[in-house]
Amino acid sequence: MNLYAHSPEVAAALDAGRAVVALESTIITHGMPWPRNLQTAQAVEQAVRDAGATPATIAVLDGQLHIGLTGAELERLAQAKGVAKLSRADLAVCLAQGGNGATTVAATMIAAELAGIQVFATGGIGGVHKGAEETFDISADLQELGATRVTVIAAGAKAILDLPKTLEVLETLGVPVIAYGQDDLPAFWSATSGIKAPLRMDTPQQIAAAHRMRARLGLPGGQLVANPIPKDAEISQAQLAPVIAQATVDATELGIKGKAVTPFLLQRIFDLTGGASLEANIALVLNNARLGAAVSVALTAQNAASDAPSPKA
Ligand code: PSU
Ligand code: MN
Repeated sequence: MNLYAHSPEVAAALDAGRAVVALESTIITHGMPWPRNLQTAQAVEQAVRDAGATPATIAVLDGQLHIGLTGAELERLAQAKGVAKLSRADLAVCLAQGGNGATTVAATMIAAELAGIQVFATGGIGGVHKGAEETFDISADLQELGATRVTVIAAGAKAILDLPKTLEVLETLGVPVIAYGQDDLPAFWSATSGIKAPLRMDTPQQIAAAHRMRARLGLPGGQLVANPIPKDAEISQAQLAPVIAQATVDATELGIKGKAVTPFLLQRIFDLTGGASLEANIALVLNNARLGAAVSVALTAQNAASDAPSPKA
């Protein structure tokens, strides 16, 4: 068996040198309830296509790493029970044992780099959890951003995380954190956090050029682009703060640990906001898919221009 399998759509795009955008699958299996998870995954793929790129949703099915899923595979994954949540630590184990697994940001980055895909769009990355000084709960996504050469488009770090600590760790790991079109770091469900982002860019071309320059410098690791949720879809920080505080207390009281923390908090916040958090989550993922496609298209154009023989003087 080959290490990974392309869907026909992704195989055709990569063969033709067209723009491709990787998409994760943990958001489908652990991040959103059925059937909105499937509808969102389909809409996100379509948003990438509409913006001129090819979507490659990444997951492990029966021990096979898939780079791009067919419609039927996407449906199967969205309804499957007991799918593992895979990060760097367990991707190989799941493959070796023939299991089913959804890829987090970290595992999706590993698979994307392997398959030659340089741009990846998602909702939010994992980061340093509140209270990490006690729990040591820091997502493997951060280390992956420091190690694997993929540009990740997210809506900033989730407000369930400790944003200042998350920024400090990313700085230590040498990860450029780029706010898109504004100075402020977006905070997932809210467009602003009150924290200034380390870097700012305003066009997909700038993001693509910076990605290429990192490669020319021989730097491992990716870029994190923090794309603010559209204003008409955001939930204000003031409205979310008590909800997040409540969800965090609940997680501690119930002794939720490890991989279960992020899915638990997302579900609890969904309940406490009467489902409003899910609508915002869907809006921001779609927005990130569109920007991811634009960055991938720009990157493909820049790569082609630099490969072309220089015009004779
Ligand atoms: N953001 C969401 N929904 C999600 C996740 C992030 O809105 O489901 C997932 C991503 O796959 C991310 C993971 O990589 O949560 C982080 O999990 P942890 O904090 O356990 O590292
Ligand atoms: Mn964790």
